[in-house]
Amino acid sequence: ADVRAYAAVDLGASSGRIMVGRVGPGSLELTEAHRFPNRPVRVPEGLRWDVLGLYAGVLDGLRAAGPVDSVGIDSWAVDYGLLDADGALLGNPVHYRDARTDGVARTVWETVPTDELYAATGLQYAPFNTLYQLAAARNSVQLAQAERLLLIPDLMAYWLTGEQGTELTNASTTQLIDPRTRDWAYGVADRLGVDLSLFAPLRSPGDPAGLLRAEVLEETGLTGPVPVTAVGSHDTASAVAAVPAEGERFAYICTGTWSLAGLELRAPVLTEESRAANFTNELGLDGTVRYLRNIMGLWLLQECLRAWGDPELDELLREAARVPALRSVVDAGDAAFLAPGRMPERIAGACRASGQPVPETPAEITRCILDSLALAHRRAVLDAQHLAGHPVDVVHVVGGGARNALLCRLTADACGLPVVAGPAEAAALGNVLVQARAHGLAGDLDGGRRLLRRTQPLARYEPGGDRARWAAAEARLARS
Ligand code: ADP
Ligand code: LRH
Repeated sequence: ADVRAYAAVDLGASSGRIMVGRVGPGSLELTEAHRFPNRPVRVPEGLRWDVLGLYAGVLDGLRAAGPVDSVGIDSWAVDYGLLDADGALLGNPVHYRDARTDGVARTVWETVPTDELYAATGLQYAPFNTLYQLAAARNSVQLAQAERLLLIPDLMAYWLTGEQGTELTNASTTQLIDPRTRDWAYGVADRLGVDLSLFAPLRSPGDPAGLLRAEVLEETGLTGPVPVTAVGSHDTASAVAAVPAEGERFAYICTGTWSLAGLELRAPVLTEESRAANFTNELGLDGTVRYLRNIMGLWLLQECLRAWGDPELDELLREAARVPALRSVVDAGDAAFLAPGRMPERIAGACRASGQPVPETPAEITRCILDSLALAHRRAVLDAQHLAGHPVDVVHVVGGGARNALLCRLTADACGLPVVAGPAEAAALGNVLVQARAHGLAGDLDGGRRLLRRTQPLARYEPGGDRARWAAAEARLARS
């Protein structure tokens, strides 16, 4: 049969991986060619991405992948590199957890108030939205010298092909896109003095994005021509495209460094109530809107593991499963947990400040984190249904957290809905499916999801336990 191979470059905040998807009529097989850690670097001027190291990892991965029919790239959102007039990178891209945006949003709102910003862009407030990063950089030498701004996946694509573009799903996280027109929010950019000519022309998932350069072919041992295909270059857009759901009555939670919990909709929800609940309207595949809330996610656990000298995760989760449930919870949506460092102390401190038992051992802190995440998942799934008027019967958990059985079970209990867990590599699979479609092998979004249901192992968790306990924990947190 006609089976083609697609390389998915998927750069997460905690690791980068190059996966190979082999797609034929009715078949889809994903293998890992290469994985490497993505470690932010703190230098005197702040927290930076090691973007050259990431690019080197991409080249290693393409070499390991072997012959492929196309390459697609996705990564975390909002961050960018600046290029000078010669196309050379100006400094290391700033990490979205860097402190430079502290207090900046308020200065932006003096020009465009939050309600007007929400009505025009549909984006949640997060200090790291590209719009606020640009405001923070306003008087910097680098921005003054910059001729071009490329979002991270577009920067990788530029280095691989020599061609520049701005992929739409990721552009929607800049807070400079109007989710109704799916084009730039010209009015907002104009009022805030953002020069939209910094951005390369918009392109959509499925569009051609150039060919691997001769030097890249040489370095990776590949034989050209190898096309790069635009995919949902926001990792969350690719992950949502690979939620193996049937029909429309589903919620999803993309759990990795972040938990992104919400719905796939046909149109944005731009009401005042939705703004107050800090739901975002990011753009998805095929005209869809990703209506969701950002929750701190497994970042809380990653940072604790780092502080504890990286103990074995499996064993820690087994111990956490034996700790009594819901002893203490923290607000997993709180931006107070955004910055790196001292996470076990910060979590214990939040429990103390809200008058709850203070978790002490790694197992207790891990349990507190997972209970808190499940509680935040519950709130997001309930709020999204209410705000969008879109009821659901099932919650799909995709991303690395789908491998965490305790988190999936707690999420099912907290939501009072069945959880279908998997695939864990959803972003890579969504990336592959869009390439396959662009090269003529698969059908629409539903067709791709059907293929995933047939080919990917999924686990199901039925809700159990006492639902009232979750409501009580939520009330306790709200009072504190
Ligand atoms: P990102 O794309 O943001 O880098 P991932 O989707 O790769 O994140 O998810 C990483 C997280 O998944 C880890 O921090 C970890 O908590 C969880 N995870 C990965 N593998 C396992 C596993 N075998 N068991 C439990 N959790 C896991
Ligand atoms: C997840 C993610 C998320 C964004 C954050 C910056 O990797 O792309 O959707 O909000 O990173």
